[in-house]
Amino acid sequence: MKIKCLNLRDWLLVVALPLVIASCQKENADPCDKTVCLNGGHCANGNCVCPEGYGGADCSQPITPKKIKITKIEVTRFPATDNNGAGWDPTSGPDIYLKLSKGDVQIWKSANTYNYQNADPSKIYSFDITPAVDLTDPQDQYTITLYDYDDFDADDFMGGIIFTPYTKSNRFPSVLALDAGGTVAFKLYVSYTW
Ligand SMILES: [Ca+2]
Ligand SMILES: [Ca+2]
Repeated sequence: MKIKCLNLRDWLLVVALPLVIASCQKENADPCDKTVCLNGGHCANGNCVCPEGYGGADCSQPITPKKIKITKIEVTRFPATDNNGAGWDPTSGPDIYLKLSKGDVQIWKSANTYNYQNADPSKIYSFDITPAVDLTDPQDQYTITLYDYDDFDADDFMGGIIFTPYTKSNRFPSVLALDAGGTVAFKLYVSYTW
């Protein structure tokens, strides 16, 4: 009977080869296996590639936009009468227009006179903004106000809302619904630039 000793070459084949294979498999493992990317981000080579507006290793951090562009405003609610219960005009409905301001500074006005004559409080009125208006300090307060244009005396203030276009928690909606439960409410159609 002949007994063959295991020489070094054989030993390498039997013992070391599986180790080499195992370590190769480890190197080929997907580096994204344990990477979680939030808010629609995706993983590439182990790192998150985040969508616009989000950052951080896992895309969990919202990025404050540089500006918010408004392309359209809808007036979704306004009062049928003034605070005294009187109609906005002696014998007809209000002739409405909008103003957007920041502090005391007006940044946009929808018309020199009015956009809609004798507006009906049961309807929604849409104001296209061309060119679009940029809110360049999205974390500051802005004011939107609705007026009734009058030919022969000062225009009637019909209502307004003070709002902050962006907060860290509001997640970049494309429509900002401004409704404080008061007599006026608006919807702002917006896009974001970071
Ligand atoms: Ca009036
Ligand atoms: Ca009128």
